[in-house]
Amino acid sequence: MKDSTVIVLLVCCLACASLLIAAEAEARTLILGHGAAPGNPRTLACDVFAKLVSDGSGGRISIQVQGSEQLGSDVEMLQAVQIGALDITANSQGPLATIVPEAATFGLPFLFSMPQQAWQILDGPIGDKLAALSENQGLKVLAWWDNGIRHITNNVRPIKGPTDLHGIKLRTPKDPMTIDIFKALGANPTPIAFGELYLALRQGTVDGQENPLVNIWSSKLYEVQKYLSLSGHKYEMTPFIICPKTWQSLSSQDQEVIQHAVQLAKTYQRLELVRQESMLLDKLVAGGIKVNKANQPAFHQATKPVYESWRKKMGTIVDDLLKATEDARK
Ligand code: TK8
Repeated sequence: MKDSTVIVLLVCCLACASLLIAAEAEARTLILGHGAAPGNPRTLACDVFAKLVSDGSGGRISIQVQGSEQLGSDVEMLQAVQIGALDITANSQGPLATIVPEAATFGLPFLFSMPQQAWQILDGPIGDKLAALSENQGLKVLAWWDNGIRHITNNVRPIKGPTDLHGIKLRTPKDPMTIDIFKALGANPTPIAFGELYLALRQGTVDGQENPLVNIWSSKLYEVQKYLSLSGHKYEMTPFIICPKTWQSLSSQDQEVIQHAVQLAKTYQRLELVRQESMLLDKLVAGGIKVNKANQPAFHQATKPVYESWRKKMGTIVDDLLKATEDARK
């Protein structure tokens, strides 16, 4: 064989090998952790996101979804993302607020009566500001999904007015706003991880809890609760967060695939939440829980001091949010 032929063959082999290495390097598996149960809009949308990313990357990027707090509580998953031990989490407003206190302001009592009012603000400058504050803490928010408007369930009595809450031991997420609201209402707020909630209710560690209908349904909380009182006391978003180190390790083309997928999945998740909520009251009643309407104006009045204390604590974001909410209602 001529020397030149050997060199050509060698170069070809090297080129093939480097192509193989490049192809191998580009194949990625990213882990996505969340805390919602099967059938929940968050769970369904995470699966939609994974499918869109797989399709959009020609099967090169695979998203491995782990739900039901299999990877730890919401707080633990956020901490894992911060230290680079988890790639992505579809998380919760309260746990985010333990790291980015401003996030709690979206849950000011009775700020939103419908999730749609919050979406407009989350997709605008205030949502962007919150994303920037989160990024400073090592959490890159790709989109704000939804968690819904929250209602109270318990095993002691129907909650009609604020005094009915007196002395009720109520599980809350580890969320400073929810804790403040229920302290103002005379309940005994007790933070417990969502994954431990069903058992805590069944064993009577706590009397009640508060969550949107979609979570009361998908996590079967109605099985271990007698009364559902429609208070609509606060809203929560679901922050969809990626680890900045994971994000930077992706090519701009792959970042685009993920951005596109997360935005489509957001629209799906929000609409699926609204769709489920519109049907769930009947199903919950059929599941055996007794439903009553709470006296919202009385609750609203009793939680006014929460606005004052958060205005003092947070400054301008509370007023910006109130103004944006008024504009959104116009
Ligand atoms: C599920 C939770 C849940 C939240 C809570 O992991 O903790 O009550 O409402 O959605 O994120």
